[in-house]
Amino acid sequence: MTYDLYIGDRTFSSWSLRGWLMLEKFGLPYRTHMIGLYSGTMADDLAPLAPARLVPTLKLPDGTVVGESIAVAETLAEQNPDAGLWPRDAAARATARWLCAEMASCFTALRGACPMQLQHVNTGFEVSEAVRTDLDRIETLWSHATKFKTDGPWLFGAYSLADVFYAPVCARIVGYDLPMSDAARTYCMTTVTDPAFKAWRAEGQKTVYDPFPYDMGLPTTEWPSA
Ligand SMILES: N[C@@H](CCC(=O)N[C@@H](CS)C(=O)NCC(=O)O)C(=O)O
Repeated sequence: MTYDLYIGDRTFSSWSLRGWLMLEKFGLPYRTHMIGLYSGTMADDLAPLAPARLVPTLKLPDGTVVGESIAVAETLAEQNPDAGLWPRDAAARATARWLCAEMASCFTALRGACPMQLQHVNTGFEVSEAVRTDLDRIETLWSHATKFKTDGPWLFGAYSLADVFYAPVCARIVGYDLPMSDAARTYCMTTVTDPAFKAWRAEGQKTVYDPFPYDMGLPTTEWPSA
């Protein structure tokens, strides 16, 4: 039984990162397939998976194709009930679902102003009022999650789909050096220094982009290694 995961460029594709973490972090068997997100071959590459049109797309072991990250997450959780994708506690699980759904449908200012890039840290990024509002809301949601927290450094203690959905948010906070509370920054650093995240980033760094797609014209420093 193996899942087939279709992803885009690791350095930039925030949704692909989520799709991959859903499998990798919970020890589920999978193969990855690259889709030409930045090379212009995306439509052709995805044609055999129609009507899928975005990454990530997942093909289940029985051949069923699933698009949309929330649908992929729920399908994996349903097919692997003992893998712990959602928190065990019912209240924590309901809250985790809320956080994931809000992530998938909101934070458009942050997502628009700070495209995910795992290459370097932009310094001196000017935070607009709209981005600040998104960051404040993220702080509020992360802080709410701590009410249900068990032991562990993740949003609900143990790693869950909530951490999967917020991993690219953490990457944006780190990659644009965005001002956050100490607790939020610590959580972001836990995320980007996690071995799975580091492995994803390292694989992405093997591809060199010239010109770099998201050059903000800002000074940059090295991506944190630990
Ligand atoms: N709502 C989708 C979003 C997926 C998405 O936007 N993926 C981007 C890559 S990060 C993509 O495929 N973009 C290609 C395009 O928009 O044509 C999900 O939850 O999976």
